[in-house]
Amino acid sequence: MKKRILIIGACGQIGTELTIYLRNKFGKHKVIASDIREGEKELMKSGPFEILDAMDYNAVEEIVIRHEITDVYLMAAMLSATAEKFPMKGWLLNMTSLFHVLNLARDKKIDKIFWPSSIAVFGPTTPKIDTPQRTVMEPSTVYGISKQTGERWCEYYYNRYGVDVRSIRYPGLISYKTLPGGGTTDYAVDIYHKALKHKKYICFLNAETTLPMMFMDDAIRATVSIMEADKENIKIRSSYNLSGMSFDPEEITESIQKHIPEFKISYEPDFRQAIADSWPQSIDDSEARKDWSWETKIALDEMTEIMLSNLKDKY
Ligand code: AKB
Repeated sequence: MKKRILIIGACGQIGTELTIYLRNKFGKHKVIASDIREGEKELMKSGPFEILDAMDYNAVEEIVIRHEITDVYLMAAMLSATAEKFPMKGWLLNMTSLFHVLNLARDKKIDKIFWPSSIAVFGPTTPKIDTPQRTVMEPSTVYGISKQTGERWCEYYYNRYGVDVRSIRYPGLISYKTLPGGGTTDYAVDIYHKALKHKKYICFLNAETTLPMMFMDDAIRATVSIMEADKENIKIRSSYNLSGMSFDPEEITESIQKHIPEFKISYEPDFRQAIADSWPQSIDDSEARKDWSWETKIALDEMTEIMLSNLKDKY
């Protein structure tokens, strides 16, 4: 079967690395990158790019048909912290873009969808340690509500129309290529930049805030493995729990201090503290391990080495 991939939101933190990975795997002309604006140079010169507003159904459909797209990765979204500032905008972007691709698949214009969910689907009443796949879910953020609702719609479209939609509940993602934008877990990327540049960092979460996190290479591997897995192995059509590592700001600081001993952290928690406090500390991803052989590879200290060695020439 001839596979042709469209990535919507290709210039974001995940989209940039996903696009490059998929182009290396399937060939650059098989992967169309799209976003509302142009992105990093490395991405722009790596293959075909279209300006696309994920909220515009006609524009998405036109690109799908013109490029004979089979698989869509919908990476455009407003993350947790920004969505708290613009609740209606966050809700509309996150839901409208999802309905557009679900409807294209229902109408047989595309074959397969990847849609990212998040640990934000969980809320203050969810068990915090080794959060199970199926548990209490009462998200208290706009972003979390949109992701949990999205999960319900994904499962509904699979059950009712047979739409082949696959999804992962991403933890906080850490990468050196593209900065995240508007998330609560963003501190875990920023801290590396500030450690190299200023040898100090003011953290917007308190020292004890343990959150589930993952290095981007693992996240990209998980994303492509769930999309390439045999259809029969995807037993969960809402979204799979996925676990990488868990740490708090003190622990990431200690990991950085192994390379930059003079590095210091201080704490000025802001509105994002309440968001982080509502999320789990660690995730049970046994269903993903069982169904599509997921395995995490990169732990905190290895990630710190990769981050610092790749960022050091920038500062
Ligand atoms: C955020 O912090 O909003 C995201 C997420 C955990 O989905 N990184």
